Amino acid sequence: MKEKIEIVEGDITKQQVDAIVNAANTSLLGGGGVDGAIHRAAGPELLEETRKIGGCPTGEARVSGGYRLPAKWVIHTVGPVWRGGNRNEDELLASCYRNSLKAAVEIGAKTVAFPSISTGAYGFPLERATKIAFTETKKFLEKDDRIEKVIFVCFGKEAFNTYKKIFDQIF
Ligand code: AR6
Repeated sequence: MKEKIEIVEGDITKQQVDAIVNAANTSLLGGGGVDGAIHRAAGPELLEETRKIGGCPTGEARVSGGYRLPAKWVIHTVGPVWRGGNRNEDELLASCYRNSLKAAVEIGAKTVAFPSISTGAYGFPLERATKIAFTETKKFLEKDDRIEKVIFVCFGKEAFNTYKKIFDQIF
């Protein structure tokens, strides 16, 4: 199980995987942060496709092509906005990971890269989000062996160090 997880520091748009996950918003029409980076790297065809998808509720996931990205697919998921922790944020974030992994299995993606969903503009505390990311991924990989590798892409040293620390607590 542990050997299926990789933690790297870098830019998710550069990952050579079957699918990358995007931390999008409910419109799926692009934005800042990792969403902006993914749309820039994929090219305008991505927006054309996500416009047709027509949005995505918080906690769910939708699949598009990867266009100019090395990844064949983008799995768009919408994390919760942090509102203090009593507004179902934990469960919604957990369902982002579950639904993204489920979507990966459905399209036949064997390697998947995740950003740290909700921990940028949406303000979710990093350690708490990282625990949820690992717990859900672990549960999923335990019951479904079709995904071979999950890469957590950390944007910056602080996130990388947090991921490394929490990894040892959960796996
Ligand atoms: N590769 C990997 N991680 C990145 C990259 C990158 N190129 N760029 C940023 N991150 P955020 P959210 C990290 O704000 O909190 C958008 O406008 C970043 O350091 O991108 O889910 C959407 O359209 C942070 O750790 O997503 C939504 O409106 C993590 O990605 C809103 O932001 C997530 O930060 C979603 O907010």
